[in-house]
Amino acid sequence: MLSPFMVTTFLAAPPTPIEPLPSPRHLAWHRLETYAFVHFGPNTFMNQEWGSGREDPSVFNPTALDCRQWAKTFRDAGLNAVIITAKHHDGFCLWPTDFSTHSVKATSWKSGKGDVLKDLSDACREFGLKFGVYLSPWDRNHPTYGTPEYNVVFQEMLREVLTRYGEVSEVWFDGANGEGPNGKRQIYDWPAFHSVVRKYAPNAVIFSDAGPDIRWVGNESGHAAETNWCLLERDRFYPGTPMYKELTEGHEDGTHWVPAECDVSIRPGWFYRESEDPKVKTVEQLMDIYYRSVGQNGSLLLNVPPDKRGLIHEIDAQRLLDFKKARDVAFAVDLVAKAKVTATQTRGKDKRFAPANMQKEGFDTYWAVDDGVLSAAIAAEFESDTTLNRILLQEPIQLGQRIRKFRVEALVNGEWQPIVNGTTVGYKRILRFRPVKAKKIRITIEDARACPALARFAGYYSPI
Ligand code: FUL
Repeated sequence: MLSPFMVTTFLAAPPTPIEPLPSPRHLAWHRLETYAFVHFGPNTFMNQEWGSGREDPSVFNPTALDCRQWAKTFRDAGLNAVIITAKHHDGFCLWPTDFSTHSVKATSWKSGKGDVLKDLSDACREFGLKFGVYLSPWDRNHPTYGTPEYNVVFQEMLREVLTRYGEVSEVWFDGANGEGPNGKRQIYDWPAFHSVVRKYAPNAVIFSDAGPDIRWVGNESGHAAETNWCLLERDRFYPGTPMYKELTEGHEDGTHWVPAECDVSIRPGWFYRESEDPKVKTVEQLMDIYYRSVGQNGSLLLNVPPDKRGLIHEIDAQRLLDFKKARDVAFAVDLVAKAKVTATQTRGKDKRFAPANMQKEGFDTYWAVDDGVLSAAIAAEFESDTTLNRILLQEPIQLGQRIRKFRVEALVNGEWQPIVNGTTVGYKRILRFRPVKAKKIRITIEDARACPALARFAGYYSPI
């Protein structure tokens, strides 16, 4: 007879993580999934996308600016954070910086005493949203741009925004590097910029074309590729890289964990323009973007630009709520939750790695197979024939991204039918397919970088 002590010593060890691995700040960021981007500044009032930096600061004059309205709208729409253009290429600072004269201080808005970053960060805290900042290194206004002194100015500006407004969850660096007011380009001191962020906001992820933490997805339409690795050969890239097409898929053999963030605007432009009111993306377009970003192992950074009043326009606000409703309807009932879920193999026959773990949300518990096993299948058996058209899978990414290739089949009238093939899974993969009425759904993992594991297996019937 085995004593209880001996039983515990026979438990299987968890799979060895396969590098590169996400950091704790990455794991917190992955969970955000969907969040808001806010482009706001003089461009809003000039109906333009890129300011020259010569704009009279007094053009910035919102008549009813209300960051609580933005934050409430975003919270109600299921967006989990906000990233604001604290400084766009025109150099205008939405906070009263000590390092430029081109800022809210030089406007009549709140008699020059206003601070958009303060208002927004307070509102984010009130509504439970994370707060992030976009700071364009390219500055078409600053007199020092194009000289080594500007690198110091930019670090001081960063320090201000990272120390005055509480916790900052993401710092967004644009790769653009054009000419400044004196016709010169800047050689950016990226290592110095990064170390300022690490010093004052150690939990913030840093975004750029080349990470170091989060990468641009290589397009501005909100689409990751179906094959999307969180891994990147990071050292071959820099902000403004001409090789940006590679960012859409990442690299299977990547050296670092640098997952993709998919940025896209709800309108044609990044800044508000009244003429684009009829062109706000439809719920169908937004859902398609959602499936191609969050559903393809990316995050969705959805730009919703405030109007000249300083409010999220009624059309955009309603569209965001309708988009939320559509997601709620699509993922209302997990049909796999009540099914009998089995696997061809379970790691060490140990309950801690049992297939039932995939029926619970979160990625702390998961199903896994033995070391050296690179292909395995899981199946969900329904009590009676069940119609579904969405499958959701998640890997326990704390073990690294592992799955390379899989296929989905359905047991219909006693016969297995192919439904859809897939490659990567990563943090989240949602598969869309024509409704199928099946007794069983089977996922066969055909290849993986290391013994596969899954933290989540869910299925839905989405009527939209
Ligand atoms: C680009 C910028 O040039 C656009 O104005 C916008 O801010 C977009 C998100 O990034 O590189």
